[in-house]
Formats: sequence, structure tokens, C-alpha cells
Amino acid sequence: MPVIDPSNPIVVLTGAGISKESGLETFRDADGIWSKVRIEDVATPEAFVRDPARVHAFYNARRQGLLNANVQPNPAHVALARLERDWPGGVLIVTQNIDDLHERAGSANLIHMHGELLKSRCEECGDITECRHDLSIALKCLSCGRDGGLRPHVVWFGEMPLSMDEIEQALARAGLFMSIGTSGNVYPAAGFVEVVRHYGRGHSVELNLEPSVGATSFAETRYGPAGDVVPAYVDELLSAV
Ligand code: BV8
Repeated sequence: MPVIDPSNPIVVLTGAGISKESGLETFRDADGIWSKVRIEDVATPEAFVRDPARVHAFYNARRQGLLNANVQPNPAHVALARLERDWPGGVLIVTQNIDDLHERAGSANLIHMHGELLKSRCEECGDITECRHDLSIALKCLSCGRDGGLRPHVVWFGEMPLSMDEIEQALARAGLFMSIGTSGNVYPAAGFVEVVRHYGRGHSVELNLEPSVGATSFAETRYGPAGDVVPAYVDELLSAV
């Protein structure tokens, strides 16, 4: 690892791999979510129009799984919260994950670019509210009173991820870009490392179980379970502060 100036901001991209050791499934591992259900059937706006009950059942099951008491932040989430607390230049986590494990570990400067499983959104009035219960088309929106429009506040394929302008500005200023637990298959997140390279300011490191699709784009790579590799990397970063 080159010496990173502690006055420089850090941007961290996380994917499903950082939550695996907390007991949540990834998408593209052999036993992953997309090996059991098709994206086209549960994670597109067209699927929601075609069969809303099936889409709600998919997300209701994942929401109940996330709320299981056994699902807790792991040492990787905790290490990133420590980095945010102790790094002078500031840390922004951009997560593709829709779980709340970063928040529960103590991270505050956080963008859920693909939305949040524990929030619902009304397609009629746009109201976004906390949601820890099953959703269905029978439920009425508490804001506008209409039924049929409540959906998970989640970005589906073909929908624009959230806060992209803010993310791009952060990538341009980053002195360090860390990519953790993501296979590099889904855009625009998979292109973030190229954005950092384009601006030429930041060192880039991939911390993953195995090389991602975009592994060769990173200046540095370290492989192993996030719960081991991330705390070790954070310790090295903070040793220079
Ligand atoms: C959009 C929410 C445009 C739902 C998700 C080029 C440019 C732009 C778009 C595209 C493009 N090419 C194709 C597209 C379209 C599409 C796309 O990228 N398709 C792919 C499949 C080719 N992108 C989109 O549709 C995006 N929207 O571009 O809009 C637009 C423009 C104008 C106007 C309107 C729209 C929207 C994408 C968001 C979709 N929603 N999630 C939900 O969660 O149900 S994406 C989905 O994949 C998940 O959310 C997940 O977060 C994301 C990425 O997956 P990963 O997190 O990487 O997980 P994965 O299983 O793949 O990998 C896990 C990794 O962890 C592995 O490498 C594994 O080895 C590692 N690992 C495992 N265990 C561990 C570990 N690592 C460390 N420790 C461990 N223990």
C-alpha cells in the first residue's frame, strides 16, 4: 500500500460480499440469489407491473431475513465505521447493498445507491418511509391514502441509481478508492474505478474474496474474506494518521 495522505478523502464502494459473513446471500456466487430467481422476474419495473405479488414476496422474504436477530454487522462493517471516525480527510461509503448493516455498525456518511430494503416508496405520491413489515398491493400509502402503489425503496435494473452526481463528485476528489465485496458486474457502480483513474488523483484498491470482473483496473488488490482483509487494511491506513 502506498502512503495515503490522511488529509485526502476516501470513497468506499461496497457490495453484497461485505455482508456475506453477516449471513446475507450474495447475488452471483454459486449459491447466490440470481441462481435461484431471475432478475427479470423480481428486480425490474416490468416485473412489478406484471406480477407485483411475486416481487413483493421476493423482497418481503429478504426483509424478514435481514431483520433476523442473527444478522449483525461483521468486523468489516465495524472497521469501516472506525475508519470514518478516525480518518482526518473524511470517508464516504457508497453501498450497492440494500441492507442496514453499515448504519448499525456506526457508519453515518453513507449513500445507498441502490436504495434500502427497510424503506418503502409510494409510486403514486413518492412518499418514502421506514418499512419493517411485509408490503403488498392491498396496503394503502399512509401519506396519500391510495393503495396498489407501495413498493420497496429499491433501485431495479433499468432504473437510475440514487445520488449519482454526489457520488461522481466524491470519486473525483478521492485520494483513495476502496472497492469491497463486489463482483464488478453491475453498472454504473462497476465503472467507478475508471472514474477515479480518469481524474488521476486517487489510489484504488480491491478488497474481495476473489478477483472481480474489473480487477485489473485497480492499482492494488488484496483477496480474502472481508471480515479479515478490511480490518487489516484499515489498521494500515490508520497507522499513518
Ligand atoms: C442503470 C437492488 C440507467 C435490487 C440492484 C452500462 C452502463 C449503465 C447501465 C448498464 C450498463 N450495462 C448494463 C447496464 C444495465 C444494468 C446492469 O449493469 N446490468 C448488468 C447485469 C449487466 N444496470 C442498471 O440497470 C442500473 N441502472 O444503469 O440505469 C438509466 C439511465 C437513465 C435513466 C434510467 C436508467 C441499475 C442497477 C441496480 C440494480 N439493482 N440491487 C436488489 O438488491 O434486489 S443491483 C444488484 O447487483 C445488487 O444490488 C448488488 O448490489 C449489485 C451488484 O452485485 P454485487 O454487490 O457485486 O454482488 P455479487 O454477488 O455480484 O458479488 C459479490 C462479490 O463478493 C463477489 O465478487 C464475491 O467473490 C465476493 N464475496 C463473497 N463473499 C465474500 C466476498 N468478498 C469478501 N468477503 C466475503 N466473505
